[in-house]
Amino acid sequence: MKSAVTVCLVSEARQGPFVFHGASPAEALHVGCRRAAELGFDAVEVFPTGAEQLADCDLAGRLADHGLRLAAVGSGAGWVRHKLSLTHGDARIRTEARDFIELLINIAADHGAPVIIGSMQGRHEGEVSRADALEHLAAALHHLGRHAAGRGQTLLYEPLNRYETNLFTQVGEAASFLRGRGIHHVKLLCDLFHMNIEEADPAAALVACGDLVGHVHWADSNRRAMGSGHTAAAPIALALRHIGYAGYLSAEVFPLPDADTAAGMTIDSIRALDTIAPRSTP
Ligand code: LER
Ligand code: MN
Repeated sequence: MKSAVTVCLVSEARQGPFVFHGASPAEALHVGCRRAAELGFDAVEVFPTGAEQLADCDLAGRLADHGLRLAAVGSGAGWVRHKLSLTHGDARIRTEARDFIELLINIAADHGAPVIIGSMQGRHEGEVSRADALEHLAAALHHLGRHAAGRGQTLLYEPLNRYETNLFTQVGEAASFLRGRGIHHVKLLCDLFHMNIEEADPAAALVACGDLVGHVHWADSNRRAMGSGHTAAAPIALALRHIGYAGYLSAEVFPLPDADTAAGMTIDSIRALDTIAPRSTP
């Protein structure tokens, strides 16, 4: 499994669960990439304002300077900044939301990375019934999954906890939805913070998702770096090995007590997995 740490380029998300922030997007990217490399991470996960910023921030240069990969790109600014949702009652807003993500997919794919659909999935409310919202979600995932595949990528869909969505809060339900609707080229982002709230047994839930696990947000129960809360990392690591997961463990956590400490604890927790469970353990 590979390690990644989050870098936030969105000023409105200054208080969000991302390890590296900055006084400016350029500074966040510069400092985040430098510290990620110094600490030994394989990659960074970037949360940009949109495709334009991602295209114009010399991401390729920063990654090359530090020998890093791009693990994934978050699309949450589409919601935080523009209030775009893939399940909105207004078809024009749903189309804008799709377009926003399509453009992000194009740039992320140039760097070999998938895009995450998290908060842009929205929720069912008001005039939009659950059935309607799930139709809209399925249509968007079909469309964006095909678009990602055309660029040699998969798309990542992230179930969130009940305070952030009412669509899918458990990874197993989301896996059944993808399988049942025949949605291809879309994998699940399993965020251990959300799973700590929603799953009876996070390790078993990961095993049930099997090869649909496409990315992992490596966060403790309190959304701080792994080792800060009460999540047991060993059963999670064993479950991921059992399903042959070879993707990223990416720290989407608060920069507490500070960014460097959170990043350092994260990389230590990932390295410690080798001693907890040998790589050959089924
Ligand atoms: C939001 O809580 C989250 O986990 C993000 O990864 C979604 O954009
Ligand atoms: Mn997450």
